Amino acid sequence: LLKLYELAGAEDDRLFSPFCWRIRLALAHKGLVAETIPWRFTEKDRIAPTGQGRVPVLVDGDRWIADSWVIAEYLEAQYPDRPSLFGGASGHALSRLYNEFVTEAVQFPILWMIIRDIWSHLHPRDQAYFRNSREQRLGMSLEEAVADRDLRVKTYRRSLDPLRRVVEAQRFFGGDAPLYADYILFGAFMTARAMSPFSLLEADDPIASWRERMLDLYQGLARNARLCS
Ligand SMILES: N[C@@H](CCC(=O)N[C@@H](CS)C(=O)NCC(=O)O)C(=O)O
Repeated sequence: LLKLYELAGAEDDRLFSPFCWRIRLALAHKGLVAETIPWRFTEKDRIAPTGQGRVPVLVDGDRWIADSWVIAEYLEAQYPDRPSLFGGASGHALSRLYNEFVTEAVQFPILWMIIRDIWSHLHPRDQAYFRNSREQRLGMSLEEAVADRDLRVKTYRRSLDPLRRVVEAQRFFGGDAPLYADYILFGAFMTARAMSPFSLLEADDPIASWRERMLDLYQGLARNARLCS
């Protein structure tokens, strides 16, 4: 049986890590079931066998695997007869660029706009750690980080034009069906969905239509997850 350590907020089923969502969807893509183990930022000891302090962590028998990209590659290698996450060797190579690019240039700005909302939905025992570590990283308070987000989101929406043109032309980044590339981008939107009431996209945005298609996948796996309230 596979186990997946996943970041949880105030409630055990408020799963909100963008990287963990990538793997939740990747497992469903492969038709695999993993037991979710809710994990909090301050529980580093529970994932100590990986020698690092971040989730997702996949446990397969006596193997502990950290890092979403490494886990995706592991699933692809272990289950070659199940639907491919990358669409072959060249897709695999190209997805690496997409993984790096989306994490830096697309996901990070989303997290930055909702970082104060994330804090408010964390488990109380994580709140001080999160505030301190993130304020240090951003060089400002969580409140300052989101102060001008209504302005920033307009520029942000325009910055998504390259992605927008792709999902205007095709249903998924993977083409007619989703691939790991789709899960990479979608993870960031799941963080927002679980933790923040802030509207990242306008309703008529083609990226919002793609997001709806993603929410429908695997019997509504993502749609049925706990929402921000
Ligand atoms: N490169 C890693 C990044 C994972 C990551 O940053 N996870 C965050 C949660 S979204 C985490 O566990 N952070 C722990 C911490 O900040 O202490 C991956 O792709 O899995």
